[in-house]
Amino acid sequence: MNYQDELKRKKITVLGLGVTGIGIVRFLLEHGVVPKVVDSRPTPPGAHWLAEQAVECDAVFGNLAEACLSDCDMLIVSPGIPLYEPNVAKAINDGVEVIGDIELFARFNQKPVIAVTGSNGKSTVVSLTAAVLKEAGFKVGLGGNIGTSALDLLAVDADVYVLELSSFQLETTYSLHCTSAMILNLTEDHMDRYPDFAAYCQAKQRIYQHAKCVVINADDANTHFSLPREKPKGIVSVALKDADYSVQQNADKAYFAAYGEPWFSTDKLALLGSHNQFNALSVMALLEPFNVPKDVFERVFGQFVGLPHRCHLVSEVKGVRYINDSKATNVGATIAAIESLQDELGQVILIAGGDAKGADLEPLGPVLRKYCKAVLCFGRDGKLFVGLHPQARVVANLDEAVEAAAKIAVAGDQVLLAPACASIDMYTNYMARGDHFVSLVGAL
Ligand code: UMA
Ligand code: ADP
Repeated sequence: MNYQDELKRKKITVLGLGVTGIGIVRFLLEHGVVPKVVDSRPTPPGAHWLAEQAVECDAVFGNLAEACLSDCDMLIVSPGIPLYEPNVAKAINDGVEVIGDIELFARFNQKPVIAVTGSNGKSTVVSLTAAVLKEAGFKVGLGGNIGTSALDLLAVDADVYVLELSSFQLETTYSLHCTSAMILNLTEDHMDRYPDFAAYCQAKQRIYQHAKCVVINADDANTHFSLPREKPKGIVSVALKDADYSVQQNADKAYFAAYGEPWFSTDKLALLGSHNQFNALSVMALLEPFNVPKDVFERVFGQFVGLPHRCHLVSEVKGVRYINDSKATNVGATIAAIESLQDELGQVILIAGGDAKGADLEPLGPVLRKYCKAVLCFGRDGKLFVGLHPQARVVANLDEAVEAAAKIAVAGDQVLLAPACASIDMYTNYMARGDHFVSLVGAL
């Protein structure tokens, strides 16, 4: 019996009806399986879609206790729901098989997969990887945590899939076989979901479970392979210095290099900042098994101007540069953003705050004190930034932050929105927060 027929005989419940849940329900229906659909939100994002496109599914919205999650053979959970949620934990205890959408993807997929996780840089690295592959002539399916349900990709005619994976998705993934897989870096994030940093790192390590080519960050020990299985043969290291893929300083210029062989000048990369040079090297390493010619990398690195809301110059007003890095939703990303500006003239006025997700903000202190002229903080955890810098103060909202920053800034300064926090306390998502910043700057 093939796996599709096996699934048809099972009683399946889908938990969560957001982007992931819709992808799962659509995929199951297309494969002749009618699941029950549950969400703890009274009106989940996919409620309207379900009512229109999947009328045959039973739905229970609002109270998970009433949804009897143990009453099925397989529970497919969305990444936003932790496995310790009491009703999910009970189902696991009662012997229900619990998986996520990436696991379902893995059970059906036949094509090579490149997978990337880490605390920061995932979306940039997967997008650049996909762009290089496309330029090299591959048909590419790009999805996962970047916003497209991985299961939707299976309907796309692709030679290779490039997946951005979160720790949440990896928690429920068991049999994903990757041609190459990388943990880019690990700094504190989602500390409201994990008991400690070690548990977060362990979830990320799952990306290496069945990877042929394991790509690590030589400078970050937590990204090194540490699973209790035989070490894979193909471990490839990436770092700005002293790694298989690194930046090589020759007499006149710096070069992207692989195994000591210079490829082309780092000037060719349109993205700015040393963290983006690291991202570019990661793309080169991840694509090692795909034999992409060097000139393809060079061309695409020169054309890729980055994704919106990541260190994006909004405009220059009276000699002050306003930069939108709304996607900096944790401490590591904010540090990378500030440090990437350090070579520029002037000083940084940082706008930060929102939902810190239980993170320890202390590591920001030295960087703020070194590079920032002032810190304007807002949102639920805005007050946590006060004390990290002598000129840090709380303002009511982003409107006030931009207004205050414009008053403080003199020509040559840079006003940086890099909040080190999620936006969920005040906005729908980081994009809405970034768009608001852009419109406020536009009105200056
Ligand atoms: N939720 C409930 N009750 C439910 C189900 C969900 O309250 O029954 C809440 C969750 O706690 C969460 C929100 O609803 O706050 C969304 O959860 P979800 O699992 O329904 O999310 P999706 O819409 O399916 O989107 C998910 C990823 N979101 C999360 O992991 C929270 C998206 O990543 C991803 O793009 C999408 O699947 C497709 O793979 C977003 C994200 O913020 C961008 N990811 C985190 C990050 O990058 O830091 C991990
Ligand atoms: P992710 O998908 O992991 O959130 P993004 O590519 O969207 O990653 O970038 C998120 C934030 O992290 C941005 O603010 C960006 O400037 C910063 N960033 C990108 N690459 C790195 C890196 N290699 N190290 C640290 N920060 C990074």
